[in-house]
Amino acid sequence: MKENSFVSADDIRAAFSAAMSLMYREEVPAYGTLMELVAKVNADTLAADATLKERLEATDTLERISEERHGAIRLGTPAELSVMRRVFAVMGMYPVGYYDLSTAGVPVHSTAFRPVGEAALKRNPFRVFTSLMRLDLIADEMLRTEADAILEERRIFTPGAIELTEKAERGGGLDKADAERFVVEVLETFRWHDRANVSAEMYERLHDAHRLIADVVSFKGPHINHLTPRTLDIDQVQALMPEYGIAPKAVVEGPPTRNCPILLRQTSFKALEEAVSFRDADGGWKPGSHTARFGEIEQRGIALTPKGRALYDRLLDESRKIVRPSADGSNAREYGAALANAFDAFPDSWTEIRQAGLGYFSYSLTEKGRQTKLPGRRGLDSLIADGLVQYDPIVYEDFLPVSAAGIFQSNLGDGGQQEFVASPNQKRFEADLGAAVLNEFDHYAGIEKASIESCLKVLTAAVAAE
Ligand code: OOG
Ligand code: NI
Repeated sequence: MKENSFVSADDIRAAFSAAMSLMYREEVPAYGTLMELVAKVNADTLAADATLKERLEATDTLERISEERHGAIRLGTPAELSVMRRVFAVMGMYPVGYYDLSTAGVPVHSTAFRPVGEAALKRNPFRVFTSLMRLDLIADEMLRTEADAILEERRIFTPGAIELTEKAERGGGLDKADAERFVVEVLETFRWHDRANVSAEMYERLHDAHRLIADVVSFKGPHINHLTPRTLDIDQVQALMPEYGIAPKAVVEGPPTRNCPILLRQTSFKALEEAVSFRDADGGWKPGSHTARFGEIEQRGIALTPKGRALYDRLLDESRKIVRPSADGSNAREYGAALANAFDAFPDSWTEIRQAGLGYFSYSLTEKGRQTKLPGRRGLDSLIADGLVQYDPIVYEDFLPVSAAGIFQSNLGDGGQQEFVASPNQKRFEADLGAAVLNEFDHYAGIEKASIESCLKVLTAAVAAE
């Protein structure tokens, strides 16, 4: 088969993300309501801000502004994780970053499968925050053994999904018919099953060990537990949720509202209690309920350098020492004030952020720069000062462990938080994954460096060509 008859990985991802969105809106109607609210707030924000609209038109695809940016799943075994990696690779999604959530009382560690590179992100930015449950953090050894046995039995991928993934690996891609079938087959893995894999009694035991363990072990597959569209005004969506009949989580995770947005701000509506049924000893079904699925929104800002990230982590930590957001929202106002106060120490202009080396920027030539020929290379700062080079923030495309923990917690029920001994184990995660995760900082540094190189090359190439 000729290579050019393959559908691009980016196009398969776009089709998959659209199919998932449709499925999730049907499965969780409140999510459809959230999507409507987000679209309205985004439209209002754009109508009120002509400059923002212009900038987004230049750098983004405006009509896709309210589409999903990410979703999340929780897997049960190393084997599931390694096959998942191969499936996502067919869609041009690669594991970036390692997140240890044990410190936050959630027995998982995670990565984000996402497109890498500007063109791929622009075509479709969809990523999946993927967690692997850690039974090793659960004390009850008998329960661990039983949970393992249950997970060993289940098959979360359809035979068709496996077959097409192998075909794509062998041939280097999928043609149109195969790509369409691939999307349909892979979607099955993410579907909700209202019939549990276990008895009500087993569910209770798993649930008592940790709600997350029950969510992973009790079902046939790793149902998508949320999808997350992008909003241009997260504070506004958070404020309007109740009017739309959906209950927001207590606080927005991440940095406070700022002139120059940094990293990632997120909030969600609380997971819904849904009817499920459990296996009976006599082969029948017993009604019960399970709480797992929700809807989330995100607003992204500039990617920070290790120095900027260290400052972010320190300030967040400081604010949480003053006020820890409680799950019922009773101290949300105090938390917001403590957060804003702590972040006064984080420079809030692009010039300062750049000069202090806190963020990553993409550099380009100005009109003047394009018409200038330089005899030799010069330092970036002087090129900027002379108006030859301009810079734009590089958007953060990854996740934040403290925020992720807040999202997990508020959707696992607000009661009794558990403590685990901090036990990051990236080596183990990568062995289970069957690959190393990419380092997010290398990625942003690479984009920044390439943009600088290209400016310098064009500025001096004109002379070399003469
Ligand atoms: C994942 C929670 C983390 C985010 O946006 O930080 C996450 C989960 O609940 O499975 O999606
Ligand atoms: Ni999320």
